[in-house]
Amino acid sequence: MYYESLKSFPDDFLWGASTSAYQIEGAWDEDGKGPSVIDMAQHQEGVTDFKVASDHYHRYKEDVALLAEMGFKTYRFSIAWTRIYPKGTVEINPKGIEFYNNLIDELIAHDIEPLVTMYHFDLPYALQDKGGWSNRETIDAFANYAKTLYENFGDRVKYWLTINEQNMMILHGDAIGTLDSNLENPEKELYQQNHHMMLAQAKAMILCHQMLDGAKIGPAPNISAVYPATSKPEDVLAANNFNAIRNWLYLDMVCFGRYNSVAWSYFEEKGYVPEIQEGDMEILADATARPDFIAFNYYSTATVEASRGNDDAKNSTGDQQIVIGEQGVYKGHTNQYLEKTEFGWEVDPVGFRVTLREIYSRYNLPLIVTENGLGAFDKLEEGDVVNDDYRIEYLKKHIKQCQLAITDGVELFGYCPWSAIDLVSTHQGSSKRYGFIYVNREEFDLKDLRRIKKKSFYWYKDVIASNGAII
Ligand code: BGP
Repeated sequence: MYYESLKSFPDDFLWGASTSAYQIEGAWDEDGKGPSVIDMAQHQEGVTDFKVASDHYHRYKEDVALLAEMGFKTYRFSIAWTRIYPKGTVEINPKGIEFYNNLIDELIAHDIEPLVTMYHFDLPYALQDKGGWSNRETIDAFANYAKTLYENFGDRVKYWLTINEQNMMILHGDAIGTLDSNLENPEKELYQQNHHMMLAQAKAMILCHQMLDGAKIGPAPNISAVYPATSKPEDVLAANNFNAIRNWLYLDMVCFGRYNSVAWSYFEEKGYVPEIQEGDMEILADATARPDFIAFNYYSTATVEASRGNDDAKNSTGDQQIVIGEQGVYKGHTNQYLEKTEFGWEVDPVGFRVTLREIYSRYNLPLIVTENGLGAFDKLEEGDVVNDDYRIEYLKKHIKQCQLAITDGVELFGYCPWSAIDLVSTHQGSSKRYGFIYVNREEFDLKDLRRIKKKSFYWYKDVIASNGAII
Protein backbone atom coordinates (compact mmCIF):
# COMPACT_ATOMS: atom_id res chain seq x y z
CA MET A 1 0.00 0.00 0.00
CA TYR A 2 1.30 3.47 -0.87
CA TYR A 3 0.11 6.42 1.18
CA GLU A 4 -0.22 10.09 0.33
CA SER A 5 0.91 10.99 3.81
CA LEU A 6 2.24 8.95 6.70
CA LYS A 7 1.09 8.90 10.31
CA SER A 8 3.56 10.37 12.80
CA PHE A 9 5.31 8.37 15.46
CA PRO A 10 3.28 8.50 18.70
CA ASP A 11 4.31 11.32 21.06
CA ASP A 12 5.55 8.94 23.74
CA PHE A 13 7.38 6.67 21.29
CA LEU A 14 10.29 4.92 23.00
CA TRP A 15 13.39 5.73 20.97
CA GLY A 16 16.49 4.02 22.29
CA ALA A 17 18.93 1.21 21.59
CA SER A 18 19.98 -2.14 23.05
CA THR A 19 22.90 -4.03 24.54
CA SER A 20 23.39 -7.23 26.51
CA ALA A 21 25.36 -7.78 29.69
CA TYR A 22 28.03 -10.20 28.52
CA GLN A 23 28.67 -8.28 25.32
CA ILE A 24 29.17 -4.89 26.96
CA GLU A 25 29.97 -5.12 30.66
CA GLY A 26 33.31 -6.93 30.99
CA ALA A 27 34.31 -7.40 34.67
CA TRP A 28 33.44 -11.03 34.04
CA ASP A 29 34.64 -12.27 37.43
CA GLU A 30 34.53 -9.09 39.50
CA ASP A 31 32.56 -8.29 42.64
CA GLY A 32 31.33 -11.80 43.17
CA LYS A 33 30.00 -12.51 39.68
CA GLY A 34 29.82 -16.23 38.93
CA PRO A 35 30.77 -17.78 35.58
CA SER A 36 28.14 -18.14 32.87
CA VAL A 37 28.09 -20.53 29.93
CA ILE A 38 29.52 -17.69 27.84
CA ASP A 39 32.50 -17.27 30.17
CA MET A 40 33.22 -20.99 30.04
CA ALA A 41 32.75 -21.43 26.28
CA GLN A 42 35.61 -22.08 23.89
CA HIS A 43 36.32 -19.02 21.79
CA GLN A 44 36.94 -19.18 18.09
CA GLU A 45 40.45 -18.49 17.00
CA GLY A 46 41.14 -14.89 16.03
CA VAL A 47 38.17 -13.59 18.00
CA THR A 48 38.27 -11.95 21.41
CA ASP A 49 36.53 -13.31 24.51
CA PHE A 50 34.03 -11.37 26.65
CA LYS A 51 36.21 -10.74 29.68
CA VAL A 52 36.61 -6.98 29.21
CA ALA A 53 34.15 -6.33 26.36
CA SER A 54 33.39 -2.57 26.38
CA ASP A 55 34.19 -2.23 30.10
CA HIS A 56 30.73 -0.80 30.71
CA TYR A 57 30.73 -2.19 34.25
CA HIS A 58 33.28 0.47 35.16
CA ARG A 59 32.13 3.17 32.74
CA TYR A 60 28.33 2.98 32.95
CA LYS A 61 27.99 6.59 34.13
CA GLU A 62 29.87 7.95 31.14
CA ASP A 63 27.88 5.65 28.85
CA VAL A 64 24.50 6.67 30.25
CA ALA A 65 25.46 10.34 29.88
CA LEU A 66 26.16 9.71 26.20
CA LEU A 67 22.82 7.94 25.71
CA ALA A 68 21.14 10.91 27.39
CA GLU A 69 22.99 13.26 25.05
CA MET A 70 21.45 11.39 22.11
CA GLY A 71 18.08 11.95 23.77
CA PHE A 72 17.25 8.29 24.49
CA LYS A 73 13.77 7.71 25.88
CA THR A 74 14.61 4.12 26.76
CA TYR A 75 17.64 1.86 27.02
CA ARG A 76 17.39 -1.88 26.65
CA PHE A 77 20.05 -3.79 28.60
CA SER A 78 20.23 -7.22 30.15
CA ILE A 79 20.97 -8.22 33.70
CA ALA A 80 23.67 -10.85 34.11
CA TRP A 81 21.96 -13.64 36.03
CA THR A 82 25.40 -14.60 37.43
CA ARG A 83 25.90 -11.17 39.00
CA ILE A 84 22.68 -11.59 40.96
CA TYR A 85 23.01 -15.32 41.64
CA PRO A 86 26.64 -16.40 41.04
CA LYS A 87 25.56 -20.04 41.14
CA GLY A 88 22.21 -19.51 39.44
CA THR A 89 20.16 -19.78 42.60
CA VAL A 90 20.14 -19.71 46.44
CA GLU A 91 22.80 -17.13 47.35
CA ILE A 92 22.29 -13.54 46.26
CA ASN A 93 25.34 -11.40 45.50
CA PRO A 94 24.70 -7.93 47.01
CA LYS A 95 27.32 -6.34 44.76
CA GLY A 96 25.36 -7.48 41.70
CA ILE A 97 22.18 -5.92 43.05
CA GLU A 98 24.12 -2.75 43.78
CA PHE A 99 25.47 -2.49 40.23
CA TYR A 100 22.05 -2.70 38.61
CA ASN A 101 20.54 -0.40 41.22
CA ASN A 102 23.15 2.16 40.28
CA LEU A 103 22.63 1.68 36.56
CA ILE A 104 18.85 1.95 36.84
CA ASP A 105 19.10 5.04 39.07
CA GLU A 106 21.50 6.64 36.62
CA LEU A 107 19.10 6.01 33.73
CA ILE A 108 16.14 7.39 35.63
CA ALA A 109 18.14 10.45 36.66
CA HIS A 110 18.57 11.09 32.92
CA ASP A 111 14.86 10.45 32.13
CA ILE A 112 15.64 7.20 30.35
CA GLU A 113 13.13 4.38 30.83
CA PRO A 114 14.94 1.11 31.68
CA LEU A 115 13.89 -1.83 29.48
CA VAL A 116 15.32 -4.92 31.13
CA THR A 117 16.08 -8.31 29.58
CA MET A 118 16.30 -10.92 32.30
CA TYR A 119 18.28 -13.49 30.37
CA HIS A 120 20.33 -12.90 27.23
CA PHE A 121 22.17 -16.18 26.42
CA ASP A 122 24.29 -16.14 29.62
CA LEU A 123 22.95 -19.04 31.66
CA PRO A 124 24.82 -19.51 34.96
CA TYR A 125 27.44 -22.19 34.47
CA ALA A 126 26.52 -23.78 37.80
CA LEU A 127 23.08 -24.54 36.34
CA GLN A 128 24.55 -25.76 33.06
CA ASP A 129 26.73 -28.13 35.07
CA LYS A 130 23.55 -29.75 36.36
CA GLY A 131 22.01 -30.14 32.90
CA GLY A 132 21.06 -26.53 32.16
CA TRP A 133 17.71 -26.22 30.41
CA SER A 134 17.43 -30.01 30.15
CA ASN A 135 17.03 -30.07 33.92
CA ARG A 136 13.61 -28.99 35.17
CA GLU A 137 15.26 -27.38 38.21
CA THR A 138 16.37 -24.56 35.90
CA ILE A 139 12.70 -23.60 35.44
CA ASP A 140 12.34 -22.74 39.11
CA ALA A 141 15.81 -21.21 39.28
CA PHE A 142 14.69 -18.76 36.57
CA ALA A 143 11.37 -18.03 38.30
CA ASN A 144 13.23 -17.41 41.55
CA TYR A 145 15.70 -15.13 39.78
CA ALA A 146 12.81 -13.22 38.19
CA LYS A 147 11.21 -12.80 41.62
CA THR A 148 14.48 -11.38 42.98
CA LEU A 149 14.63 -8.91 40.10
CA TYR A 150 11.06 -7.76 40.73
CA GLU A 151 11.73 -7.38 44.46
CA ASN A 152 14.86 -5.33 43.96
CA PHE A 153 14.16 -3.32 40.81
CA GLY A 154 10.39 -3.53 40.32
CA ASP A 155 9.85 -0.15 42.00
CA ARG A 156 11.65 1.53 39.08
CA VAL A 157 11.55 -0.88 36.11
CA LYS A 158 8.22 -0.85 34.25
CA TYR A 159 9.19 -2.83 31.14
CA TRP A 160 10.51 -6.39 31.39
CA LEU A 161 11.68 -8.85 28.75
CA THR A 162 11.97 -12.52 29.70
CA ILE A 163 14.32 -14.44 27.40
CA ASN A 164 16.28 -13.02 24.48
CA GLU A 165 15.90 -14.95 21.22
CA GLN A 166 14.76 -18.23 22.69
CA ASN A 167 14.05 -19.34 19.10
CA MET A 168 17.65 -18.72 18.03
CA MET A 169 18.96 -20.63 21.05
CA ILE A 170 16.87 -23.58 19.89
CA LEU A 171 17.43 -23.30 16.13
CA HIS A 172 21.17 -22.86 16.62
CA GLY A 173 21.49 -24.84 19.83
CA ASP A 174 25.12 -25.78 19.53
CA ALA A 175 26.21 -22.27 18.49
CA ILE A 176 24.13 -19.96 20.68
CA GLY A 177 22.33 -22.23 23.08
CA THR A 178 23.57 -24.68 25.62
CA LEU A 179 23.15 -27.89 23.68
CA ASP A 180 25.57 -30.76 23.98
CA SER A 181 25.85 -31.72 20.30
CA ASN A 182 27.28 -35.14 21.21
CA LEU A 183 23.85 -36.28 22.32
CA GLU A 184 22.23 -39.09 20.36
CA ASN A 185 19.20 -37.05 19.35
CA PRO A 186 20.20 -33.40 19.95
CA GLU A 187 17.06 -31.92 18.38
CA LYS A 188 14.79 -33.86 20.69
CA GLU A 189 16.78 -32.52 23.63
CA LEU A 190 16.54 -29.01 22.22
CA TYR A 191 12.76 -29.13 22.12
CA GLN A 192 12.74 -30.48 25.65
CA GLN A 193 14.86 -27.48 26.68
CA ASN A 194 12.50 -25.28 24.73
CA HIS A 195 9.53 -26.63 26.67
CA HIS A 196 11.30 -25.87 29.94
CA MET A 197 12.16 -22.34 28.81
CA MET A 198 8.51 -21.79 27.89
CA LEU A 199 7.51 -22.86 31.40
CA ALA A 200 10.19 -20.66 32.97
CA GLN A 201 8.96 -17.71 30.94
CA ALA A 202 5.32 -18.37 31.86
CA LYS A 203 6.20 -18.52 35.56
CA ALA A 204 8.12 -15.25 35.31
CA MET A 205 5.16 -13.59 33.60
CA ILE A 206 2.68 -14.86 36.19
CA LEU A 207 4.92 -13.57 39.00
CA CYS A 208 5.36 -10.20 37.32
CA HIS A 209 1.62 -9.75 37.10
CA GLN A 210 1.20 -10.83 40.73
CA MET A 211 3.98 -8.76 42.22
CA LEU A 212 4.19 -5.55 40.21
CA ASP A 213 1.29 -3.25 39.70
CA GLY A 214 1.36 -1.59 36.31
CA ALA A 215 4.54 -3.31 35.10
CA LYS A 216 4.54 -4.75 31.57
CA ILE A 217 6.29 -7.88 30.42
CA GLY A 218 6.92 -9.50 27.04
CA PRO A 219 9.03 -12.10 25.25
CA ALA A 220 11.94 -11.08 22.96
CA PRO A 221 12.29 -13.58 20.12
CA ASN A 222 13.96 -12.96 16.77
CA ILE A 223 11.11 -12.80 14.26
CA SER A 224 11.37 -12.47 10.49
CA ALA A 225 8.87 -12.94 7.74
CA VAL A 226 9.55 -16.06 5.69
CA TYR A 227 9.27 -15.80 1.90
CA PRO A 228 8.77 -18.70 -0.52
CA ALA A 229 11.51 -18.74 -3.19
CA THR A 230 8.83 -18.93 -5.92
CA SER A 231 5.04 -19.08 -6.17
CA LYS A 232 5.26 -22.84 -6.59
CA PRO A 233 2.81 -24.22 -4.02
CA GLU A 234 5.48 -26.57 -2.62
CA ASP A 235 7.75 -23.59 -1.93
CA VAL A 236 4.88 -21.72 -0.29
CA LEU A 237 4.25 -24.73 1.90
CA ALA A 238 7.95 -24.86 2.83
CA ALA A 239 7.75 -21.20 3.86
CA ASN A 240 4.70 -22.04 5.90
CA ASN A 241 6.63 -24.87 7.59
CA PHE A 242 9.58 -22.69 8.44
CA ASN A 243 7.34 -19.90 9.69
CA ALA A 244 5.67 -22.32 12.09
CA ILE A 245 8.99 -23.64 13.40
CA ARG A 246 11.00 -20.43 13.40
CA ASN A 247 8.42 -17.89 14.49
CA TRP A 248 4.95 -18.97 15.52
CA LEU A 249 5.96 -21.87 17.74
CA TYR A 250 7.35 -19.32 20.18
CA LEU A 251 4.78 -16.57 19.94
CA ASP A 252 1.74 -18.87 19.80
CA MET A 253 2.84 -20.45 23.06
CA VAL A 254 3.32 -17.20 24.92
CA CYS A 255 0.28 -15.45 23.41
CA PHE A 256 -2.20 -18.33 23.15
CA GLY A 257 -0.81 -20.83 25.68
CA ARG A 258 -0.60 -23.70 23.20
CA TYR A 259 1.80 -25.37 20.81
CA ASN A 260 1.48 -24.36 17.18
CA SER A 261 -0.13 -27.32 15.37
CA VAL A 262 2.26 -27.45 12.39
CA ALA A 263 5.24 -27.28 14.72
CA TRP A 264 3.73 -30.06 16.82
CA SER A 265 3.23 -32.31 13.76
CA TYR A 266 6.86 -31.61 12.87
CA PHE A 267 7.90 -32.79 16.36
CA GLU A 268 5.86 -35.96 15.89
CA GLU A 269 7.26 -36.64 12.44
CA LYS A 270 10.87 -36.09 13.51
CA GLY A 271 10.66 -37.72 16.93
CA TYR A 272 11.17 -34.42 18.80
CA VAL A 273 8.01 -34.50 20.97
CA PRO A 274 8.96 -33.09 24.38
CA GLU A 275 7.96 -34.75 27.61
CA ILE A 276 5.16 -32.73 29.15
CA GLN A 277 4.48 -33.26 32.83
CA GLU A 278 1.13 -33.01 34.54
CA GLY A 279 0.31 -29.37 35.20
CA ASP A 280 2.67 -27.96 32.56
CA MET A 281 -0.03 -27.07 30.07
CA GLU A 282 -2.10 -25.40 32.83
CA ILE A 283 0.81 -23.12 33.64
CA LEU A 284 1.35 -22.32 29.97
CA ALA A 285 -2.36 -21.64 29.44
CA ASP A 286 -2.72 -19.46 32.56
CA ALA A 287 -4.34 -16.16 31.66
CA THR A 288 -1.78 -14.23 33.73
CA ALA A 289 1.09 -15.83 31.77
CA ARG A 290 0.11 -13.78 28.71
CA PRO A 291 2.41 -10.94 27.65
CA ASP A 292 1.43 -7.26 27.73
CA PHE A 293 3.38 -6.59 24.54
CA ILE A 294 5.64 -8.38 22.09
CA ALA A 295 9.26 -7.32 21.75
CA PHE A 296 11.17 -8.72 18.81
CA ASN A 297 14.55 -8.54 17.13
CA TYR A 298 14.71 -8.14 13.37
CA TYR A 299 17.73 -8.22 11.09
CA SER A 300 16.45 -9.77 7.89
CA THR A 301 13.82 -11.96 6.31
CA ALA A 302 14.31 -15.63 5.46
CA THR A 303 13.64 -17.17 2.05
CA VAL A 304 13.09 -20.89 1.59
CA GLU A 305 12.16 -23.42 -1.04
CA ALA A 306 10.80 -26.92 -0.78
CA SER A 307 13.18 -29.56 0.45
CA ARG A 308 13.31 -32.08 -2.36
CA GLY A 309 15.60 -35.11 -2.09
CA ASN A 310 18.20 -35.75 0.51
CA ASP A 311 20.64 -32.98 -0.22
CA ASP A 312 19.62 -30.78 2.71
CA ALA A 313 21.96 -30.13 5.57
CA LYS A 314 20.74 -30.05 9.15
CA ASN A 315 19.10 -26.82 10.16
CA SER A 316 21.81 -25.43 12.40
CA THR A 317 24.60 -23.08 11.39
CA GLY A 318 26.89 -21.02 13.53
CA ASP A 319 25.18 -17.91 12.22
CA GLN A 320 21.73 -17.02 13.50
CA GLN A 321 20.63 -15.23 10.30
CA ILE A 322 21.67 -17.80 7.73
CA VAL A 323 19.15 -20.50 6.89
CA ILE A 324 20.30 -23.92 5.70
CA GLY A 325 17.26 -26.16 5.83
CA GLU A 326 15.99 -29.45 7.13
CA GLN A 327 15.26 -32.62 5.24
CA GLY A 328 11.66 -32.78 4.08
CA VAL A 329 10.70 -29.51 5.77
CA TYR A 330 12.31 -26.51 4.01
CA LYS A 331 15.55 -25.50 2.36
CA GLY A 332 17.29 -22.13 2.67
CA HIS A 333 17.41 -20.02 -0.49
CA THR A 334 19.39 -16.88 -1.26
CA ASN A 335 17.04 -14.03 -2.07
CA GLN A 336 18.32 -12.55 -5.33
CA TYR A 337 16.46 -9.28 -4.72
CA LEU A 338 18.30 -8.44 -1.53
CA GLU A 339 21.72 -6.98 -0.87
CA LYS A 340 23.94 -8.43 1.81
CA THR A 341 26.01 -6.88 4.58
CA GLU A 342 29.76 -7.45 4.77
CA PHE A 343 28.90 -10.37 7.00
CA GLY A 344 26.52 -12.01 4.55
CA TRP A 345 23.23 -10.99 6.21
CA GLU A 346 20.51 -10.04 3.75
CA VAL A 347 19.17 -6.49 4.14
CA ASP A 348 15.39 -6.19 3.79
CA PRO A 349 13.72 -3.03 5.10
CA VAL A 350 10.41 -3.79 3.34
CA GLY A 351 10.47 -7.23 4.96
CA PHE A 352 10.59 -5.38 8.28
CA ARG A 353 7.19 -3.85 7.55
CA VAL A 354 5.88 -7.23 6.43
CA THR A 355 7.11 -8.74 9.70
CA LEU A 356 5.55 -5.96 11.80
CA ARG A 357 2.22 -6.44 10.04
CA GLU A 358 2.29 -10.21 10.37
CA ILE A 359 3.03 -10.18 14.09
CA TYR A 360 0.46 -7.50 14.81
CA SER A 361 -2.33 -9.06 12.80
CA ARG A 362 -1.73 -12.47 14.38
CA TYR A 363 -1.53 -11.36 18.03
CA ASN A 364 -3.00 -7.89 18.18
CA LEU A 365 -0.60 -6.76 20.93
CA PRO A 366 1.54 -3.61 21.10
CA LEU A 367 4.99 -4.18 19.57
CA ILE A 368 8.47 -2.89 20.32
CA VAL A 369 11.57 -3.54 18.23
CA THR A 370 14.40 -4.58 20.54
CA GLU A 371 17.12 -5.20 17.92
CA ASN A 372 17.78 -4.16 14.34
CA GLY A 373 21.05 -2.90 12.97
CA LEU A 374 24.10 -3.20 10.80
CA GLY A 375 27.32 -4.92 11.79
CA ALA A 376 30.32 -3.42 9.99
CA PHE A 377 34.09 -2.93 10.21
CA ASP A 378 34.01 0.75 11.17
CA LYS A 379 37.14 2.80 10.67
CA LEU A 380 38.39 5.35 13.15
CA GLU A 381 39.70 8.25 11.14
CA GLU A 382 42.00 11.06 12.15
CA GLY A 383 40.51 13.54 14.58
CA ASP A 384 38.32 10.86 16.21
CA VAL A 385 35.85 10.64 13.36
CA VAL A 386 33.83 7.60 12.31
CA ASN A 387 31.93 8.11 9.05
CA ASP A 388 29.39 5.32 9.30
CA ASP A 389 27.07 6.57 6.56
CA TYR A 390 26.20 2.96 5.63
CA ARG A 391 24.74 2.47 9.14
CA ILE A 392 22.72 5.68 8.86
CA GLU A 393 21.37 4.47 5.49
CA TYR A 394 20.42 1.10 6.92
CA LEU A 395 18.67 2.57 9.95
CA LYS A 396 16.92 5.28 7.91
CA LYS A 397 15.36 2.68 5.64
CA HIS A 398 14.19 0.60 8.58
CA ILE A 399 12.78 3.55 10.51
CA LYS A 400 10.85 4.56 7.39
CA GLN A 401 9.30 1.10 7.32
CA CYS A 402 8.33 1.48 10.98
CA GLN A 403 6.45 4.62 10.06
CA LEU A 404 4.77 2.84 7.16
CA ALA A 405 3.78 0.00 9.50
CA ILE A 406 2.35 2.55 11.96
CA THR A 407 0.38 4.02 9.06
CA ASP A 408 -0.80 0.46 8.29
CA GLY A 409 -2.27 0.43 11.80
CA VAL A 410 0.43 -1.49 13.65
CA GLU A 411 0.66 -0.44 17.30
CA LEU A 412 4.41 0.10 17.55
CA PHE A 413 5.56 1.83 20.73
CA GLY A 414 9.34 1.75 20.51
CA TYR A 415 12.43 1.18 18.43
CA CYS A 416 15.72 0.01 19.94
CA PRO A 417 18.35 -0.80 17.34
CA TRP A 418 21.39 -2.91 18.05
CA SER A 419 23.51 -1.53 19.56
CA ALA A 420 23.71 1.54 21.76
CA ILE A 421 27.49 1.45 21.86
CA ASP A 422 30.06 -0.86 20.28
CA LEU A 423 30.27 -4.22 21.98
CA VAL A 424 31.55 -7.71 21.28
CA SER A 425 29.54 -9.61 18.67
CA THR A 426 28.09 -12.99 19.58
CA HIS A 427 30.52 -14.87 17.32
CA GLN A 428 32.52 -12.35 15.35
CA GLY A 429 34.45 -10.43 17.96
CA SER A 430 34.80 -6.73 18.61
CA SER A 431 35.65 -5.80 15.02
CA LYS A 432 32.04 -6.35 13.98
CA ARG A 433 30.59 -3.09 15.26
CA TYR A 434 26.99 -1.96 15.56
CA GLY A 435 27.03 1.03 17.92
CA PHE A 436 26.35 4.75 17.69
CA ILE A 437 29.37 5.15 19.93
CA TYR A 438 32.77 3.79 18.96
CA VAL A 439 34.75 1.99 21.65
CA ASN A 440 38.45 2.36 21.08
CA ARG A 441 39.73 -1.17 21.26
CA GLU A 442 40.74 -3.82 18.80
CA GLU A 443 40.23 -7.53 18.81
CA PHE A 444 43.08 -8.23 21.26
CA ASP A 445 44.53 -4.79 21.92
CA LEU A 446 42.35 -3.08 24.53
CA LYS A 447 43.91 0.34 23.86
CA ASP A 448 42.18 2.96 26.03
CA LEU A 449 38.56 1.85 25.48
CA ARG A 450 37.58 5.48 25.16
CA ARG A 451 34.19 6.45 23.76
CA ILE A 452 33.98 8.30 20.44
CA LYS A 453 30.75 9.60 18.91
CA LYS A 454 30.20 8.27 15.39
CA LYS A 455 28.46 10.19 12.64
CA SER A 456 25.36 8.04 13.33
CA PHE A 457 25.36 9.40 16.91
CA TYR A 458 24.58 12.91 15.73
CA TRP A 459 22.12 11.65 13.11
CA TYR A 460 20.17 9.52 15.63
CA LYS A 461 20.10 12.44 18.06
CA ASP A 462 18.26 14.50 15.42
CA VAL A 463 15.90 11.63 14.62
CA ILE A 464 14.91 11.40 18.29
CA ALA A 465 14.66 15.17 18.75
CA SER A 466 12.24 15.36 15.81
CA ASN A 467 10.35 12.23 16.99
CA GLY A 468 11.16 10.54 13.70
CA ALA A 469 10.00 13.42 11.52
CA ILE A 470 13.55 13.98 10.25
CA ILE A 471 15.32 10.80 9.31
C1 BGP B 1 21.21 -11.20 18.12
C2 BGP B 1 21.59 -11.23 19.58
C3 BGP B 1 22.53 -10.14 19.99
C4 BGP B 1 23.54 -9.71 18.96
C5 BGP B 1 22.93 -9.63 17.57
C6 BGP B 1 23.93 -9.40 16.47
O1 BGP B 1 20.94 -12.50 17.70
O2 BGP B 1 20.45 -11.14 20.38
O3 BGP B 1 23.10 -10.53 21.20
O4 BGP B 1 24.70 -10.42 19.05
O5 BGP B 1 22.19 -10.75 17.24
O6 BGP B 1 24.56 -10.61 16.18
P1 BGP B 1 26.11 -10.75 15.98
O7 BGP B 1 26.73 -10.28 17.22
O8 BGP B 1 26.36 -12.21 15.74
O9 BGP B 1 26.45 -9.93 14.79
